[in-house]
Amino acid sequence: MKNIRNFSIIAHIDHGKSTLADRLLEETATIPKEKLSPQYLDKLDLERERGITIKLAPVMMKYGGYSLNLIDTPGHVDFSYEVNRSLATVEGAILLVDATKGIEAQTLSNFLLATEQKLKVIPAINKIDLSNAQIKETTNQLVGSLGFDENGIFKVSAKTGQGVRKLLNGLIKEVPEPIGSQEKPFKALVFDSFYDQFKGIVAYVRVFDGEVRKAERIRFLRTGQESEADSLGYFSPELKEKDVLTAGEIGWIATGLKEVSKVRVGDTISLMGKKVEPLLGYKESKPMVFAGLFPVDRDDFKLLKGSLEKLKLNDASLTYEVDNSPALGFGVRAGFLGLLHMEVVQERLEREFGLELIISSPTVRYKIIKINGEELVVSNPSSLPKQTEVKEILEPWVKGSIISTKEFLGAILELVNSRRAEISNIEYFGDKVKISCRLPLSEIVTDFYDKLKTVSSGFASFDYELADFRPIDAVKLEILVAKEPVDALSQIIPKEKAFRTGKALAQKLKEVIPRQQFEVSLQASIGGKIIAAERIPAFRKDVTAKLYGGDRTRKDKLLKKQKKGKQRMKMVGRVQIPQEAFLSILKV
Ligand SMILES: Nc1nc2c(ncn2[C@@H]2O[C@H](COP(=O)(O)OP(=O)(O)O)[C@@H](O)[C@H]2O)c(=O)[nH]1
Ligand SMILES: [Mg+2]
Repeated sequence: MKNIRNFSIIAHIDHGKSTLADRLLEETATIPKEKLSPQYLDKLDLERERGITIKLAPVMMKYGGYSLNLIDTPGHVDFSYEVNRSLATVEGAILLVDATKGIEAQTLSNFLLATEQKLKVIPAINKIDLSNAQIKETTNQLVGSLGFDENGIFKVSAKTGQGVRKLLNGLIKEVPEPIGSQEKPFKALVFDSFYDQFKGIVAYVRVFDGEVRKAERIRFLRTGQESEADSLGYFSPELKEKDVLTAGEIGWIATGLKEVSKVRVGDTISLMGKKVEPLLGYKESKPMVFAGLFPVDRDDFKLLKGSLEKLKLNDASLTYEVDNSPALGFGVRAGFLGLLHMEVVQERLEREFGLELIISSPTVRYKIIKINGEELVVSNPSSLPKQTEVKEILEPWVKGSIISTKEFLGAILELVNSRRAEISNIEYFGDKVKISCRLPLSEIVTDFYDKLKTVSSGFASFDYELADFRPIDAVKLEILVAKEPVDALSQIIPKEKAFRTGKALAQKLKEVIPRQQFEVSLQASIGGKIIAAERIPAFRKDVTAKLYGGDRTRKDKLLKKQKKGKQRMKMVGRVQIPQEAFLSILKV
């Protein structure tokens, strides 16, 4: 164990974590240079296309007689549960700060997460190769607001490799050797997992005590499930087999289990017949936004359910329950950590499981107090009790912090004030300012982040967590398409906004729902009263003729190809409604 070091790289999004991981893979000759594509540990197509890390990614590196287990982490707030779980498996963390940006919101929140877990945090300033790098200023921020010793701050370029070897050696010196004991019976923490068609469930583990050998019988303490360690090994970053995993190591165990509910992230694995105390595990993640997921093809519901179970193994922050929508049929109501998470789940289900899905309007979760004292939590407008039964509706509020350079303070305050915010504190450090505030969650889950970036020319960053529930005067805004109420387009919404939103939504829907064979009426209604109406005229004959003239199948195919992923349609009653319509609420 003396020769093992376990560490994560944490930072705000885009500060260079995955690129630094590349340099470490190169410096330790884990991956030959010619094979090393940028952000090598970002394995999902989705990560590569979007240029962001979504999943934690472990890799073992050999260097100077040491085994170094690195876990690369995402920086976006929607994937903070990945960071959280990574940090529980390591003893140290490199806190990377982009020298052109300085400390940002997730720099702070990740720093706090790491110190809470009592990790050794090693500060490093990145991107020192850039001409606009503000090394002095960033150093001052790290010293002034996070309390680091100036001499302990590493300066690197993850792009050129400058300073990386020094950081690597510093890390070996400063990160303590793993906690745990070789002599005690085997005990390991499951921090991630995935489903493999052949291997069954594969658990990512951090071994705390003892050792496990191939073919030994193991037991999941929380679920009581028993199985065999069919094979096990380390990450290179691909799965590489070996015969034994011992205390201090990070690796994987293939269980052969096919029943996905039997393995849970945060569970403890022991050897069968050996009594050990379970590890603490993790706090469950708290979903922020909820939406319905419905297969375009109704026959795919079973596939959707099976796929979600498997995806959940690899995305512990995903929650869902079966839902039956009058308009969209059988599907699930799922909880996400934010809109980006929601998009990623939809895309992964489509890419990895071949589903085609419609996602309904995302909403937050409301607490309903009924006249008879009953309390319920509702995210789905269609499960709202009758108005006469409701005494009070409460909405979730968050505690947020915004970090920006001082010059944008005025514009940012204007933005947050337009979102019903309560400012609790404004602090200055160096040329930066931190605004602490409380905001209704519903005000930030849609376009807040984009607006914040716009008003601050990209310089402000934002982080938040759920705080409490507060009363709100809310109503159900219903949308009727061709006179039929469409639950998946309905919203629970503050009364003061309902009228304006209803009008805007009807107009937006008119733009995005294509013309049908017949005229389609669109109506917004509150409490049974129509507050806005629009009409989509039927399409004229010649338009159809033009569209479908000639080689129809070829054209259809072409159209389908062009629109793939973008123009998913769902038949609701007699009307074809595209995916975009269900997300219109985000745009009005
Ligand atoms: N010039 C320069 N660019 C860097 C450096 N490190 C990372 N980048 C770039 O910054 C962007 C974000 O890097 P990435 O590793 O994906 O950041 P992550 O979100 O923290 O994982 C990419 O375009 C990288 O090429 C650096 O040291 N110098
Ligand atoms: Mg990354």
